[in-house]
Amino acid sequence: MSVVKGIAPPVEKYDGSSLRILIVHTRWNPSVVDALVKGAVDTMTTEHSVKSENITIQSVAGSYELPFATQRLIAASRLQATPNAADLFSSMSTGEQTGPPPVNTQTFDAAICVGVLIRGSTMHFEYIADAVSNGIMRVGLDSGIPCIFGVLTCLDDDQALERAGMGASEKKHNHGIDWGHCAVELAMKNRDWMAGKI
Ligand code: RBF
Repeated sequence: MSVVKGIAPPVEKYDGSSLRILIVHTRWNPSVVDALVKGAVDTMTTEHSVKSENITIQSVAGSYELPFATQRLIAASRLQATPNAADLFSSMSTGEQTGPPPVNTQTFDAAICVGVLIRGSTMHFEYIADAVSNGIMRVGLDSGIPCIFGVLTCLDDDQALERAGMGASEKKHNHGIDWGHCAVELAMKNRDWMAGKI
């Protein structure tokens, strides 16, 4: 039987060496979340030359916190990237060429929000999944920074393990790998789009 589901392998390897990437992950369901984060990090560093020192990893309690934290961290990276007035005056008075900022003080080029929601016996799953998926999309559209939806919404533990590459079946696959590819692709394309290149 042919397989119709899933993402095609990326056709392009990008030079992501100048990218700054944010990963925000939850502390709920840590073994699965850790595997997903590792999948994303390994993919970006080994397949697309993203430097590990340019990947900022932050944690929050649960998935519900992901949109807020991502929005504030993007704002913080914009502050980091803005030279303050004192720096501007000192470089003017000395005539120094300051050059481009180091990459780890530039605005994030993409964010990956990683969490694992597992359905329980109450309605929390539906409310949180809905709020988080909408929230992450909103942060991306409002900020202009690609925000990758790295939240598994699973009916049970086995589904989560399978989707983090830790399950028992042959079909297990670590979706963090896809999110790593996705973040680099969209970060690189967004750079072109912001420069008016299509
Ligand atoms: N957060 C997750 O990331 N994954 C979960 O599976 C999860 N289950 C929860 C179940 C209940 C009953 C509650 C109240 C919270 C759960 N959370 C979960 C935490 C939630 O995302 C958030 O951190 C808290 O509600 C605090 O805002």
